[in-house]
Amino acid sequence: MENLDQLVQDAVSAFANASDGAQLEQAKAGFLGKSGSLTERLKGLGKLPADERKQVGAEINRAKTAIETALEARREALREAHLFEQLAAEALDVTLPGRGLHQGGLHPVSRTLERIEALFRSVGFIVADGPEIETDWHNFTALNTPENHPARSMHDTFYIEGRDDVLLRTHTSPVQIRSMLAHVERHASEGTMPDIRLIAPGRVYRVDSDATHSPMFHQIEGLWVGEDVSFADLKGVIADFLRKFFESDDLQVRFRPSFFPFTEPSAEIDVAFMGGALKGRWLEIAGCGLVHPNVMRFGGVDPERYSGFAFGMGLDRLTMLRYGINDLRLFFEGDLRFLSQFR
Ligand code: 2NL
Repeated sequence: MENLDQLVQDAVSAFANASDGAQLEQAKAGFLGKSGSLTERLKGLGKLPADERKQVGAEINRAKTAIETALEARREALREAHLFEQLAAEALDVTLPGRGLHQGGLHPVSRTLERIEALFRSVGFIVADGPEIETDWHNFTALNTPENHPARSMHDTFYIEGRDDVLLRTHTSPVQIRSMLAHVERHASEGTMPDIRLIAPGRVYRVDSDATHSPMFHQIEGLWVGEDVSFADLKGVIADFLRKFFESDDLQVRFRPSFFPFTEPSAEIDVAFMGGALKGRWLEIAGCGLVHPNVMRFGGVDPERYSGFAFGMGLDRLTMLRYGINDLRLFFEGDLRFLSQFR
């Protein structure tokens, strides 16, 4: 039966023309489906005389097997083609140059901070922290700041919108107030308490922005409260710290009378280097004093029984001096050409 051979030929070329799985299944239906041409032949068998039926049936079955074999071969070919396409699309070009490994490093202000923390830890201070969003009470009232002090105005301090009692801390002193209160509370039942010796570093915020002022900057404050803590202790601790920090045994340190609402007496601390570019010039570097009795009381400590000293300095400024950096803004721009010099 030559038209059966023709049918097989037609199927083979229909399958070959199918370019994806869906087209192939559609082509298959034309031959082997419910009303496909081969299926129709099988249905027609019954109308043949009984003596021809067996032979024609066998021939149709052979044709069917041939078509099914061709179908499976084409399916396999399409699957393989699809796989190759996918492999080509997802190929990695192993000859491309790598992205390289970049060594990171600490920000210069972080390096200064770690250095200062290590120096103060070595003389028995702990490192304390606290919230950057503070209450007016912890930031100003407890620090003996008068109700009408300019620092309290919206002109100088960032307040949380719609509130006049919550703000971005303008110094890290509130950390020390919180630490004093917690320390006193911890030792309340003992009748006496061990010394409070801590530093409080961190971000602080003021409404101020130009070449030498950033609205966010870094401060570090220190506090030592105990029995008989004196201005002489303050001078010793500070001078010792500054000489270690600047790695200069002959660094000159001077205390110049000043005023802060939270200390009495108060002083500015100046340093002068004996060599280098800044040789012989007095540079203001920190503020300090003996903790004001009102501040002691706000911190829960009896000023008749205990005394203490406190100091505050700008981390950014200390970092600029130590590394010879002349523009504060470099710290906050994230420019790798600058930052990578401190790896
Ligand atoms: C400065 C001056 C200073 C303090 C900060 C302080 C903290 C408490 C009590 C008393 Cl809890 N004083 N801090 C004292 C004197 C000066 O900072 O020029 N900072 C950059």
